[in-house]
Amino acid sequence: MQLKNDRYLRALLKQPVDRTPVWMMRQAGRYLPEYRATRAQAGDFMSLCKNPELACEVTLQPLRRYALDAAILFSDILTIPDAMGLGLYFGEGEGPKFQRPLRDFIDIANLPIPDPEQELRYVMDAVRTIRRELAGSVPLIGFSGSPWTLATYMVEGGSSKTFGTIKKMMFSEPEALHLLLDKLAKSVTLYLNAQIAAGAQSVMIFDTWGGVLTPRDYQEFSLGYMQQIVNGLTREADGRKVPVTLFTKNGGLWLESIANTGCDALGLDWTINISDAKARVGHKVALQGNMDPAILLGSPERIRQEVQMILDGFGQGSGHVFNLGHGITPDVDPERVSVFIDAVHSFSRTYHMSSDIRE
Ligand code: 1CP
Repeated sequence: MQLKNDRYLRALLKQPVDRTPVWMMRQAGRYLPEYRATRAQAGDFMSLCKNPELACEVTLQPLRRYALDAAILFSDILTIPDAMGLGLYFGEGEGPKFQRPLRDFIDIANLPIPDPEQELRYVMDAVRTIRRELAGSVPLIGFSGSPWTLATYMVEGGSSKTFGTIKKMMFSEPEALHLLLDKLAKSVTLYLNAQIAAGAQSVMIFDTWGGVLTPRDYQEFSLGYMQQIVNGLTREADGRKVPVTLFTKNGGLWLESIANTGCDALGLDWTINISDAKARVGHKVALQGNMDPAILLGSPERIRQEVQMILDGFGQGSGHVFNLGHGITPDVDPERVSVFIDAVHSFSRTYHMSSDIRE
């Protein structure tokens, strides 16, 4: 089926667009009252993820409110560790936790590589359901966590501030960690390719915790495994390219090496000026980002000003997907999101005039 709005896919491939496409990390989430209602109906967060009809419903909720240029699969990066048997749960008002975190080499050696159409079938069913319901309106983004980021949760047993347990493993039993990361890279490759086969039209890898590593450890323990995934991904489906976006939070120092993996786009957090990022890697990849999500807590005027500055920073032409530098937070007023999306729509047209003429 022909896509009615393919700005997002075109911008990731630096093809001309009429305005800058926009979506938001965590666009389906707790800032929306309708999301909270559907989650309550499901019972808890994981039951919501495991119910394809309800996962589809929450995926579509932000698109009903805002003219977003892409939908993102509603799921979580921790579905893979859950499918490996670690027993994921979310306590009320708490972050993710594992009943059986990985302790040693034996635990890691025993880990299975999940078959995405078996243990993770609920995710593929959600992708198929969402594609059917989107009916070609906008593209669907599939995603996964990076091996390093998944490993932090699996070894720490949940969220962490200091990453002491996994760093201890990294410095005392590096071969155990490498075995884990290798199994995760294989699992993520199968998982993302299954999402693409089920209908995801682009994929994004979230490396939320790559930025806690030294430059050398980042190459060895995070980027190397994302490279392995990029090498193994399906890059074309239904006669169209399937763009790949890599996002390392706090990875601004390493943009050149991330761009060298052969991905199509880099996700940027807000700690870098997008103009600098473009000067460094804009000839190679598209850029996605990078407004501080906390700006959405500011006044409408301040939001518009920030949108203008980021558009100006990227400048003329395609290759920019507007987004936040990280997920939207639950305390944001949904009205402020309208201000943000409208500003991107109306201010961005002038940056694409020359490409209109070229076309
Ligand atoms: O109570 C709730 O409803 C749970 C909140 C929530 C939501 C809405 C969690 C728990 N996950 C999600 C959905 C989710 N997670 C999406 C959905 C698609 C979207 O609309 O964008 C995506 C892409 C993710 C990815 C994810 N989960 C990441 C990577 C991106 C990022 O935000 O850094 C990470 C690190 C997670 C783990 C996770 N899951 C949930 C929470 C609260 C966390 C973070 C915990 C931590 O800070 O360590």
